[in-house]
Amino acid sequence: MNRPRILALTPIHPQDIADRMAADYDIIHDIAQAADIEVVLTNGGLGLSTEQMAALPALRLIAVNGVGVDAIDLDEARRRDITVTTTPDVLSLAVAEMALGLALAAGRRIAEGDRFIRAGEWADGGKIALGGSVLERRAGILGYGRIGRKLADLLRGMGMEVLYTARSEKSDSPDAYRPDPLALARDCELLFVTAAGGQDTRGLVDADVLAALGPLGIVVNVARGPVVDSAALADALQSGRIAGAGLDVFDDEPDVPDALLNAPNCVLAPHIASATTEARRAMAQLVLDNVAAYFADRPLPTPYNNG
Ligand code: 8YV
Repeated sequence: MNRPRILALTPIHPQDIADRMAADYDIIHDIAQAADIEVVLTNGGLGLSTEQMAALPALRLIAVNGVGVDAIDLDEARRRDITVTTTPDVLSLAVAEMALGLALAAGRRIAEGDRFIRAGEWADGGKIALGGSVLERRAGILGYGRIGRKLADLLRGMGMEVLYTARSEKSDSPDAYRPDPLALARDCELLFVTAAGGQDTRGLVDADVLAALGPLGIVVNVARGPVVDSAALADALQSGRIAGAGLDVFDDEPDVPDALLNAPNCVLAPHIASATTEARRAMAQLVLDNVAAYFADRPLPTPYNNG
């Protein structure tokens, strides 16, 4: 019997789920061989461009292993009535945990301390500057979706005061709302960026927002690089206008600009916020469930609302 064909632009982990997929589907990787393909598997970073969609005239489903859809031409998908699925909820804790880790690493100089020891500076009698308490600061969350709200729950659970900004105030939220990033930054010292990427959020954290955050300020970005103006961020770190940053995402991954590499107290991570074995297993399972539902003509578990 002919197995349904899938174009996979990204590998799936863990191996047992990848094996199950390979048993159920004929998986190809070359878009040039995919004119008859109805299902594409991609991830948040890769997405699917207009040009790629044009090379896939039979496309019906874009199954994203992740939650970001900023690298997908959603207008074109809507126009051609192509469904997009993502993997919401199952990665929220992993990403929120990473955001907290980056805040602690920057605020308490953990990454710097590691480098200090390895460079032999501790043994040589050197000193490292004092960090600042993280849990005693007010936290601001920019982007109050599933990940932002999961992070807010964690921070509140640790006794922190949490504020947020989003497109609109949420009537069911225990946290205080601020109408825009500037108003948020004025009232907090820890700014967590969890907003969706794309044109609407590009450059939301700019020089003014960073200045409003103040000299105790720490910016953590686990969303998409362009939400934060990286030149303004490097400048604010260099001049001491803010105290630190923790970044998991960048404008042009895997390239990281020298300005950030050389900025003081800037903790860097290679886009690994969802990269736990637990989250990646649950994400892969959800991708598989969406693809299986598509081929069985059942309702899809997690369609992205592309309205
Ligand atoms: C993943 C992400 O790194 O969910 C997203 O949008 O950026 C990350 O969770 C990516 O999708 C790889 O699977």
